[in-house]
Amino acid sequence: MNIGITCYPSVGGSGIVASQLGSELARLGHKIHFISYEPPFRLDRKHPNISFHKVELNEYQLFKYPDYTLPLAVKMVEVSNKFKLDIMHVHYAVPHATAALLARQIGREEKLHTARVITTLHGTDITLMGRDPNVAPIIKYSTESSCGVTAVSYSLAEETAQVLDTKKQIEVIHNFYRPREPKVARNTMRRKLGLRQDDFVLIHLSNLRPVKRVPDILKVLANCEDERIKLLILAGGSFDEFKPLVKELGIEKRVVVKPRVLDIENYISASDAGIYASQRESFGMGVLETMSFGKPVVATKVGGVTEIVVEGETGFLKRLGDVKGMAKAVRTLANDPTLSATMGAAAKARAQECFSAEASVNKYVAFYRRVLAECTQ
Ligand code: GMT
Repeated sequence: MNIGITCYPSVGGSGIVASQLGSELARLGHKIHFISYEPPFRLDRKHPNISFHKVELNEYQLFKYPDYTLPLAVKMVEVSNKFKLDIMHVHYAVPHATAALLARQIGREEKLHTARVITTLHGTDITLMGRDPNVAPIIKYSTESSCGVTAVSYSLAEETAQVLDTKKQIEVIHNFYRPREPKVARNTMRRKLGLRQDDFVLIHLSNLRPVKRVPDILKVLANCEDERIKLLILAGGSFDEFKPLVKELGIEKRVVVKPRVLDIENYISASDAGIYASQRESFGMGVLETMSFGKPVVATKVGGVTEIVVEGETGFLKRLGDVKGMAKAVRTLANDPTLSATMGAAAKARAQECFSAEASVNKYVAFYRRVLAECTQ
């Protein structure tokens, strides 16, 4: 198949999922065309079946707000026709599905080749923007007018039906992760990071948006009151605003922050457990990535995280804001290496069995074929 993919290219779960999906589909022999304003952060552009089409933006002095949706739609018309795309798979309803639907409309009017639009919902477009009356109608329209819609968890599918008040069928295809072999030995990595071999290292991967509740994570560390317990943050956003709290909590020597890391496998392997305190999470890519390397996870019991972590088996789930409860769970793991190893092994097994690249990619391909056969929208 010829498939167009549009996502946000910045460091975030949806861009990571779209990039992984594109790479997996390319490996299966499909021709993949990424369309965005810059190449996605984790996209492997070396594969011959992957190409990137840049959306050029003009910032006319006349307009206060530069528009992205329209040049994106124009690029989609051009790429769909030139490369005879079967599917335009967009990640996020706005503005990507909106632009793809507009492109399909223009293409039809112009008697050009057009692609069927499939929209994958990742969360923020529904959980936040779907509740904003200024954009909700366009989100509902873009979702309902897509040929097919998928959500990354059951939790998000249910919330979408409720928030958008829609009967549109939503296919749940969980996110997935194919772990790469670490290239740097655990001990070497720890030495490089200034961590001791007997430290118990918590890891957190995210873009540090307010929804991730970074202050709660720092407070969990402070509440552990054990100098041996450290925190390694792989940051997809700036950590600057949290520095005063780190100082106030007196945990400067226990926190290591690494920005925009690509070789996450080397860092996760060097850690001992994951920590995620999100307020909302439609899936939780960081949680899955951490579990894939055999690390148990302490997380808040929210959204899609409850579909990944099995309480008491692959980690511990605590209620939102329960800093003390999370700290107690971390101490339990830190003080019981056997429990930690057992839970880590169970976490890895669950990641492999329930969230493998093969299973999810096969589901996407089957969904593409169904949409191609059935959709006339
Ligand atoms: O969570 C973020 O800050 C980024 C956001 C994104 O669009 O990249 O993540 C959303 O999509 C990810 C991939 O499907 C999910 O793993 C995240 O749970 C989801 N974020 C939220 O729901 C807050």
